[in-house]
Amino acid sequence: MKGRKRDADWNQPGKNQQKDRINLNNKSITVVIPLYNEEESLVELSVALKKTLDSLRTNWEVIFIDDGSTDRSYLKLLEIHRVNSRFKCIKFKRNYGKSAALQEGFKAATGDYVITMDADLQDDPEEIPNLLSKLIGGYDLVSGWKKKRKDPIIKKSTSKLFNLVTSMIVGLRLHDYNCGLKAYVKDVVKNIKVYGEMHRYIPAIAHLSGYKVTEIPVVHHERKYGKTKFGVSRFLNGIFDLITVIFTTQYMKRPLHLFGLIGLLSFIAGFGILLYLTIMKFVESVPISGRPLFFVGILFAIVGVQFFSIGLIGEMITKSSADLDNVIIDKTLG
Ligand SMILES: Nc1nc2c(ncn2[C@@H]2O[C@H](COP(=O)(O)OP(=O)(O)O)[C@@H](O)[C@H]2O)c(=O)[nH]1
Ligand SMILES: [Mg+2]
Repeated sequence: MKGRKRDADWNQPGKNQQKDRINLNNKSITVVIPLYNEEESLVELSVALKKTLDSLRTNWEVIFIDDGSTDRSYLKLLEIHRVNSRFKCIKFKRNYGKSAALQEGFKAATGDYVITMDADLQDDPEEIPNLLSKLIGGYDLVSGWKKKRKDPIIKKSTSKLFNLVTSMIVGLRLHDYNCGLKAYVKDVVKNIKVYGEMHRYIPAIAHLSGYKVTEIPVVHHERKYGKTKFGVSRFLNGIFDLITVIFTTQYMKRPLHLFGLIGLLSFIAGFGILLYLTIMKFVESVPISGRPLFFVGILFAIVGVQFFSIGLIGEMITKSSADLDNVIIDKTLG
């Protein structure tokens, strides 16, 4: 309780004042909540959400995505929907993962502003107005930053490293890429695609797609019920997904620029080594065979040709699939 109090303090002033101050100009809000086995939290979460959203005096809806929960989550959602039909639910036949759930939620969202949050009560609905005020200020995506995070130390430290590395590679400094609590203008969620475990990189995808992204510190609570659904596998998957994000946003349409460059450098190195050995043979009569350098040269040359070929094949695939040109249009005149 003490920690919670302190969290509330550093976030002041603002919380309550903020709520009165923001002017949504009749823009509507959709809250998307992916969940997996969170039966204990849902009613409490809905009550808190209703309180905050009603106070914004605008049209709102909440879309729960029940991702094949095996507990009584869906029954709870049914109950909540009966009491208030602004609470909606999409139930998956089986577990597809958080990214798939978010993607479906984004597809169904009708609001001008879209909020995502976790269902486990660790994110605080009272932060929603703070996030929204940033969107009103001109940002396209506002990510929460669990500055005082209520999670085990091991998770906190690996996450710190993850965020640092991701920030460096992506070129956007965020302290908390994977925060469940985020706010988007509609355009962002309708244009980006999340799949696999890509939900961790939504700010990266948005940034690399040209959207304005920022972060604000948000309150984070301890998990009250149930336990975390993500184990150690999150770290390995995280690395692969980062590679995918970089590749699909930067090089998908020009694979030769990546593979060709690596291939060319490798081939030049190999060719240089072999040329040197040949010159040595004829000028100084040093035999080529049996020298380790000979194999290194051959290796570089072959690997170089292979990378180049992969790049060319990539180009061919790219050219033959039409839907890759997903340009995001910002504005049009006339
Ligand atoms: N759709 C979907 N949501 C999930 C899945 N696993 C976890 N979640 C939800 O994602 C949110 C964060 O999960 P949690 O286990 O608290 O992760 P942590 O806070 O990072 O430890 C919660 O709302 C979960 O219910 C999943 O497989 N599918
Ligand atoms: Mg959690």
